[in-house]
Amino acid sequence: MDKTLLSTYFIMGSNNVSRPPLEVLEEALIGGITLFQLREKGENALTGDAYVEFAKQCQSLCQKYKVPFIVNDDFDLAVQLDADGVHVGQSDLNATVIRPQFKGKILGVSVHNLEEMQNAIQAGVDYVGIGPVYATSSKADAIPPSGTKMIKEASQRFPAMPIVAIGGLQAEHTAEVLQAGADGLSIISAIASAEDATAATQSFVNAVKNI
Ligand code: 3NM
Repeated sequence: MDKTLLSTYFIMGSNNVSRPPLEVLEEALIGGITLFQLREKGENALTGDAYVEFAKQCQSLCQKYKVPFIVNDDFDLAVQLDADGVHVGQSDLNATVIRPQFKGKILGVSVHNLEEMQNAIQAGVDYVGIGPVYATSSKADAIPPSGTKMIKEASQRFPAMPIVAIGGLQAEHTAEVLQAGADGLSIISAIASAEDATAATQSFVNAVKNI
């Protein structure tokens, strides 16, 4: 995949915001996010028809701004909506099962050690997510943060595999994370909770540009 798509990767579910979620997403798109992942998980997450309808609305907004639309975890929904990609964790449907049924689409996996990364590469994923870099309150079952250690090890061992960093990231972490070997930052709260998601996104976009 084109690694630059990972540079400012916004992730959001309807429960990550205290304003209308589509308003926040549109602000982030205007600000210049390069990829969007719908992650509808946890307390008060939408289900059933409301979930599918919300996903469709997010997808059409992304299409309007020509930003690829990725679905977290739910491969069936990704296929149903003809999404641009799917992102799975270690306890979700395995990438080796998804890959042959999802050719030409973006497939990302969260990894936490080099063995998981090796397996993801063998499965033919397009990128890996590594985190949490810093403490996060957006994922209840996140493992303890490990700074940029794993990103450094992973990028040295597997230099060709695109890496996106995740977990507690603010715009001021951009240089540190990219210099460690990541190709981009994925962000929930620093954009989703911002009063002005366009300005928050621009601070990430500008930080990446200035490296
Ligand atoms: N995955 P925020 S951390 C969705 O470590 C997710 O794999 C993580 O949200 C991992 O930017 C995380 O608000 C939450 O910290 C990131």
